[in-house]
Amino acid sequence: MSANNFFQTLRQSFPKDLDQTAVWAGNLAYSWRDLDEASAMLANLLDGLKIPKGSRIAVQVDKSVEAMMLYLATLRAGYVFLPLNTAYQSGEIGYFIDNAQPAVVVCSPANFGWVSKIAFKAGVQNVFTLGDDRTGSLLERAAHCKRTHRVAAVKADDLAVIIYTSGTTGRSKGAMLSHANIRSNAEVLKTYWGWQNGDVLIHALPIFHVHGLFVAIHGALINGSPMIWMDKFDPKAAIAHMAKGTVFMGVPTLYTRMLAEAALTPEATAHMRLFVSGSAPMLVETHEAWRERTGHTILERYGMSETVMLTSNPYAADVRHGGLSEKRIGTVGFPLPGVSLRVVDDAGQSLGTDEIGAIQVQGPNVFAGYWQMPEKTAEEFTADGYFKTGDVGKIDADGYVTIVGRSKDLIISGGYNVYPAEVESYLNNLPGVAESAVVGAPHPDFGEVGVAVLVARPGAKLDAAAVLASLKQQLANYKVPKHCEVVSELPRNTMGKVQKNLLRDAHAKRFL
Ligand code: MCA
Ligand code: AMP
Repeated sequence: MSANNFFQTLRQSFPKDLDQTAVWAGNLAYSWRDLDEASAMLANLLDGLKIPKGSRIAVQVDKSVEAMMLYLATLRAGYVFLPLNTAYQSGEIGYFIDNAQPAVVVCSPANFGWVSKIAFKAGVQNVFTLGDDRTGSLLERAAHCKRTHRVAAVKADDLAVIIYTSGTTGRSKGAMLSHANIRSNAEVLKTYWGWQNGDVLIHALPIFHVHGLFVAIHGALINGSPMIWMDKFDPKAAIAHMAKGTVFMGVPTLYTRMLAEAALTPEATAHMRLFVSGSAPMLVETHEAWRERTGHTILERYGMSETVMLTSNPYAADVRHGGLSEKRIGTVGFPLPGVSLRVVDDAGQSLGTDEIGAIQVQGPNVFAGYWQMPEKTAEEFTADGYFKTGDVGKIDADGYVTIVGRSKDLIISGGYNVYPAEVESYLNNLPGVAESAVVGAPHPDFGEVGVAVLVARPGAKLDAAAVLASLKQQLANYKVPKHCEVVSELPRNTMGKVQKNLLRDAHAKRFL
């Protein structure tokens, strides 16, 4: 049924007057009619390719309103959107394309040479380009398509999006999210965050991850609210947009960069209703500085690619928690309505108030599994159907959840996840490297960044700068450690395991 198609829900939320502005992007204004017609044209283009329903549409393009329209078109036509970080290099893209076997690949015109080579080699028949300035073969072809399109019928649990997320072992896994998963989250957040008439979202995040693609775009569209679109985050421009905006969503780095601007004042933010932060822990001092500078308390929430949003501080009184409405700094708030969250010990037993353990979750927002990895999927779920988040936390007497750490070896840098195991595997393949360890170090801008510690092969000489330069050729730039040093041996415990805690301690002050 087309009612199961999440695009249909978004479309029905558009305002009656389709000629009102839906998106302001620089000097351009896109109406709701533009969103409807452009997504119809792109959906017709995809349909015309005669690819099977459920085909993956892999997209690695710079942020643009047209890229959002392509996302909407993919949902509308019943295909599966596969967004890829623009920082990914050829090795990474090659893996995603081989793994997901997309029917269509869309890349930026500048990357067509190498991306199309990879795609054609993998058997992809349709490769289009889309620039951030409305150029490229995708729009040229879509221009010839009809402006109306019947929303595709889907089943509620049909796949809508695959989001690749790296892992502590092995290669990235594609988290499969259904129309029902993304719908449930968008509907819950609309109410929980009090979306209202007159809201205007300042869209500052990339749209190849859950935060910018789902939480932000769905939030605005399902409320029929317009967006102020920023192709790239710029702190001065973001603050200037607050004269017209009401809702801002960011990772902590965006907030620390805005805090460095003298223009950030109570007056500049007076029109704003809601500031949301997530994707990485926000320091208490950042929360406090923001409150002091603007008079607003940032609402922190917690989510994952596999689950979309899980918990949130309340925006208004939460009747499930005695009417508490306090945004409690240092916590990620309450499990969202419909989400069941528990903290368990190593034996899987639920823990009591303030006891620290592993966070497990269940709910209509939780993904169906990893693309073509049934065993990996089974490992990540408990026998009674809870997803193991890999985060460590506690729940206080009022029900607020606090994340205290992670059991997964993961660095979150400026809101992007960096898995040390992946970086180490590339380092270990470099000539002259015997072994390596990558750890996170606190960083004033990115929150955390990677530091690489290397041991050279006997007789080999390693140059740290050359190692990093070589890594940059192969890996997305945000994954490349910000510091590298060569040591004679890695610290190990009696079991032979590298003691990463000692390395973390040794580099704890490096960037502060
Ligand atoms: C850029 N660089 C970084 C990062 N970003 N290094 C480490 N971590 C980063 N995040 C490096 C580049 O490698 C480059 O180094 C230099 O900084 C400048 O790059 P540039 O692209 O100009 O950086 P920027 O435009 O200033 O980007 C910084 C940023 C961006 C705006 C903070 O990283 C960003 O938009 N982060 C948001 C990520 C996000 O949306 N996460 C949500 C994931 P060099 O010059 O040496 O190459 S969703 C999620 O986590 C869950 C589900 C959730 O809960 O939301
Ligand atoms: P991703 O794989 O990009 O979906 O990242 C999800 C991870 O980001 C979670 O498992 C958490 O470790 C982390 N995360 C997201 N939001 C928060 C938050 N508000 N505080 C702490 N960690 C967070």
